[in-house]
Amino acid sequence: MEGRSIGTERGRWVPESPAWWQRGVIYQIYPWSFADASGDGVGDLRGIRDHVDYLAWLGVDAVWLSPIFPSPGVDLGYDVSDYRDVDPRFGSLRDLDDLVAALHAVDVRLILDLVPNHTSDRHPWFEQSRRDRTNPRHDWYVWRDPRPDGAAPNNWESYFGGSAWTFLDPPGRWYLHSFDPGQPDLNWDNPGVRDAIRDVMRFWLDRGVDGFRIDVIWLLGKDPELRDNPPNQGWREGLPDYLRLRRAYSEDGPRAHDHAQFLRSVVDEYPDRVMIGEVVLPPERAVAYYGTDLLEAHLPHNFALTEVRPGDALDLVVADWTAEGIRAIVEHYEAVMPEGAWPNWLLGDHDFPRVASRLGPERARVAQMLLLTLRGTPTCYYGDELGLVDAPPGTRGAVTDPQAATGEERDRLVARTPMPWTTGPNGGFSAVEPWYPIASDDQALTVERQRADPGSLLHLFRALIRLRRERPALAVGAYRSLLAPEDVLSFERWHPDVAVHVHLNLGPSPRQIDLAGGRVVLSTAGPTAPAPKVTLGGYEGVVVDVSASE
Ligand code: TEU
Repeated sequence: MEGRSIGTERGRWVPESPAWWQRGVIYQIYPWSFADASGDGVGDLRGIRDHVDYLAWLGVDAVWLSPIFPSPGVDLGYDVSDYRDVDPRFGSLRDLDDLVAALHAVDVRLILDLVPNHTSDRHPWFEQSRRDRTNPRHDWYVWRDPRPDGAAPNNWESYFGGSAWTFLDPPGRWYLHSFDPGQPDLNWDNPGVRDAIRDVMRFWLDRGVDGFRIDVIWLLGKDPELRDNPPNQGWREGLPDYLRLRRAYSEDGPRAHDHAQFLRSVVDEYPDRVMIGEVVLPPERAVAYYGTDLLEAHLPHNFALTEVRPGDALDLVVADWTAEGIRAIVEHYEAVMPEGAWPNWLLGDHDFPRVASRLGPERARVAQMLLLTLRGTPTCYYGDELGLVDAPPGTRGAVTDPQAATGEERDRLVARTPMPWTTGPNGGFSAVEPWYPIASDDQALTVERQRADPGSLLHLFRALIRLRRERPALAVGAYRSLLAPEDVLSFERWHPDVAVHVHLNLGPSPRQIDLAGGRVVLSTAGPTAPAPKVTLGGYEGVVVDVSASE
């Protein structure tokens, strides 16, 4: 049964000298919630630095840090009022430099989150822009005159609900904001904007950061004529209002690719840096952001394993967590990727419900084994290595999510809760009450408990990372699906020297698998799982060393 390819061919390209961002594992830190060293209830850079030993112990290769720039905090940092400094709630530039040095000392890279589509309305650029239409900065944002009846220039809607336009007088015009009114969209057709963002990138790259995750990169390309978005055929009562229109003209236009190439050209001025693009689109559209000749994002984020409502779709596309469903997702993604492009996977980020809440605790382990054995760079959201869950709906803290303000979309803060380090007060996150409650009082979810328990998810996660480091087949090898019994996802990761088989039982019942003469080297069932073994328990996954000769 084993050994016959039913999907993608094994002949796929294996990089000969892979870059760190191809071999490595990326770990996303939401700075508000990782660790509070200053004692104000909000996480900060010194807090992260205090836990660099944890990141090194875990074995991750890079940290992607959500925005830490000065910000009024309307969208918790995705509304930047100064691109060249650190928000006092997180520390200072000096703390950032110290963090870079501390991470580099243990061979961990730092990727910053760059938000080039919009600034805060408190950014000096916008404050100048809004003064009057003759101001040299006026055209740095997207302004339009009212229609004859005084109405907004077109029917575009904000991701956070309501019109994407707000009227201001002066200058007596409407400005565009794809998100909150406190986040005006920059005008990327103005060369001054491009140059200013280029200089911001150089500022951070000169300080030694290892790359950027570019926020909403697909939104940089708007229709130059700002045409009305067409109605979404098939919208029906019960669906949120913001789905009445297809986002055909407000995003993902050809200019997004020009701008992505431009951003990449700046990253490429420096050796060995990475550009990640946030592209919340279905895979066949997201992979366009690798770019012609691969000159855009090194890693356009792949949301196929999460639940996504792509720009103009009506229904949530929810990853189908059956063996057949996941196999189809993986093969589809492998098939639509351009030649020579490097894949990437994530199970969620700060905008999505946590994977352990979505799938339930019994499937949390096999989900991490999938993430860390697929072909491509995995990005892990902080806390998922513990199986951290969402805070119960309705949980409120000191700040609120603008996305949840209209009541039509979910509250994203439930997945941004403080990291539970210890069983002590406030989870060891802070000496004082945190800005947002800790998700769960289950002490089994703390780092302290899981570090002490060799059978924990945390230890499994770490063992998977170590295995990737030891086996090039897992880190950079080719992928092909293998025939497998019902409910089981089986695939091979192939490398000229060795091969590895991965068998993931995504169902609740025990299943027989064929080890093809190989040896089980890791099981989600824990370090004591007998090897060799041929029966997988419900939701159990194993990694098997096999000979690559066949
Ligand atoms: O997210 C953009 C984005 O697509 C989100 O609106 C996402 O679709 C939605 O939250 C899913 O529920 C980025 C950032 O990741 C997000 O945190 C920011 O709010 C947003 O851009 C604006 O900068």
